Amino acid sequence: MSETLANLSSESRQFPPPEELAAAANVKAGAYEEAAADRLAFWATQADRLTWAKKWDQVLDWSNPPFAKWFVGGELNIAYNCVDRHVEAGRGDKVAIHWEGEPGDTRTITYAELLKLVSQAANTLTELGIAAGDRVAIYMPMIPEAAVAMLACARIGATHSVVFGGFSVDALSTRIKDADAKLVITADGGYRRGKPSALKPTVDEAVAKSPSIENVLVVRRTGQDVEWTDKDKWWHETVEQASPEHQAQPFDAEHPLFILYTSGTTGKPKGILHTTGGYLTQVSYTHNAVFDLKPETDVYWCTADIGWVTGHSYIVYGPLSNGATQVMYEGTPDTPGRDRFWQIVDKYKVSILYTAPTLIRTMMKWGDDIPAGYDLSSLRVLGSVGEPINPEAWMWYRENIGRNRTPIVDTWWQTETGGVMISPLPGVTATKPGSAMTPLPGITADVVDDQAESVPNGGGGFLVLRDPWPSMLRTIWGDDKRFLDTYWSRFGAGAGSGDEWIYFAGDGAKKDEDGALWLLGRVDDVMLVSGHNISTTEVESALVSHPSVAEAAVVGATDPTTGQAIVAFVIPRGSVDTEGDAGDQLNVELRNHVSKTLGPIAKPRQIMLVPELPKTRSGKIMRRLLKDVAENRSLGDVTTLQDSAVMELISKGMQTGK
Ligand code: 6R9
Repeated sequence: MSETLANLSSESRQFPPPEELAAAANVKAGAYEEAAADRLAFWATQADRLTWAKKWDQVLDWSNPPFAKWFVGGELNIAYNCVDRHVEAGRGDKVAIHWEGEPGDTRTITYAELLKLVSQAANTLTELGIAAGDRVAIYMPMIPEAAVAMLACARIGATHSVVFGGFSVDALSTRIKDADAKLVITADGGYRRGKPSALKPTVDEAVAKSPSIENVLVVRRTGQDVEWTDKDKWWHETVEQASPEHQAQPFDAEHPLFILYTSGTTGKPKGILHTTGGYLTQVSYTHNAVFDLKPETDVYWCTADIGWVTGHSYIVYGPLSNGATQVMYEGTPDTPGRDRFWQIVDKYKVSILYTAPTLIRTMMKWGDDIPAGYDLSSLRVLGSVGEPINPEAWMWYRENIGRNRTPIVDTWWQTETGGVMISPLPGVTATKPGSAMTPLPGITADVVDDQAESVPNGGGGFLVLRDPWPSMLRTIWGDDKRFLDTYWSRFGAGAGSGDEWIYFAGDGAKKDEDGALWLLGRVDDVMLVSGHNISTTEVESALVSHPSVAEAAVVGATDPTTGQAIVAFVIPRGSVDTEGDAGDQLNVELRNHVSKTLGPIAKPRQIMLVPELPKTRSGKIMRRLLKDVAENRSLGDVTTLQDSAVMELISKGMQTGK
């Protein structure tokens, strides 16, 4: 990685925080010094933001690395922290969730109402035989009951495993089996792209293959006809009839809270295990710090799905533990029109928006005039997560959505890290378009070479995390060995300085001249062209910086002369003519543009103009599938793809040379 092209590109624009926001910010520059002086004391202070039934005896037990124990001996209840304590403090009438259904129906749920629902659901789960430590699968659309189901599990100490609504029968049944779940909570369906999309038939098939499942709890959302088995129970006939009284019991700080599966690039999905006290401490702190949340006045909206870790940490546990008022939206951004997001921001006066680069680039493609038609003056902080955000997309977000006023926080983290790790602080950091900037207070991230030596400013290499952090994964469910192999053996204990344990994140990164961090994508995606390591992210950003390009995905395809050659898949902006000669001309222009921006070595061998790119449901580009196309192979596993028709479109274009 030392030879990356990374340092050929440069970004000199910089945006200091707005003065007014900086003056009133929740977290100021001193937090970095405080954490640097005593990291564990810093995290103990953050844990004190929560309500504990029993205080911990020790902040961190790292005597058996890499198996961490945080807040040893402490006890708390997560649902109590997310719901009851706000009601007890007299904030029961405060709105917790402004829910917006795709067809336009709405629900407003206060903290007092949330407490009732969560208590009822907790009572029902108990009646269905679910006890602390049991696993519950949740396969739901984006409706309030999804959050209620998660909180009800947490309340009784059951471990939830949320599976994306829309994953296949196979994906659902392997996850049920791996966790040995006893219950599935689901719905008849949800609304997507203007119509009901069924969930129950998938659950029926998966449950038929899953002997561990004893009951299925079904929310009625769409009213579609459903098959009914003797394991099925309607939510409205059980939960909504149950007693609203439920006393939350405290659980050990290391009690398992949830399992969430990440597919990674190959192999069987990994069940990432998170526990109670450290997880809630970090997601609660980071939600407050990174978004500068003012619970009394802000309206927060995270557009993620609950089936992605972002939904867990920054729709459910972070915001609710902080007593936030938030928007939750069921559907797609283009239903009924491409202005739906801006209409929602305007309607609820959203002040903090957290979304993904894929959506920002899609909005760019749809055109500036769409957001321009809305009053977005309520916005004061914008966030990004999921992929590196290209500088051009960052600038578009700042100019067209933030109207050049609001800070952008580009937050780097993973399912495994549980909460945000690298991000600007909106009242402190002078941001650079495309950089996640620096590790948060209390976090030690670094970029190292293959000998685990820290690279100097200006250098590139592997992103690592040096010290344990509260919301770190505790293991891979049922597979400690894979946990060790995947994250801790690359720079094994003893590499670098002494017996330090170094967490390998799997991402490439560089440090710029000021030490700010730039994420370069998964190291598995790095291309090797004529002996040079080239990051997919940088070639993609070079392409996106051309005014005709909305989105780009780049892969390295085997090449007889250069080892690998760069093949790019490009989505043109809405207004661009790509028919016939115009398309050919654009192609030549784009190849030259990359060559000029990054150097001739980065010039793509081939550029395909495509209408869409294959993405996971959390919006990440699946380069692996594009590589299959570029190398003329049959496609690998497509089960985590958001829209499987996309690959047909792309493969067809490849054969006809378009
Ligand atoms: C939260 C989440 C983790 C991977 C991660 C990295 C990529 C996420 C990013 C980012 C650059 C950011 N990633 N945020 N890359 N800048 N701000 O996405 O979790 O689904 O587990 O994915 O996503 O490659 O390693 P998860």
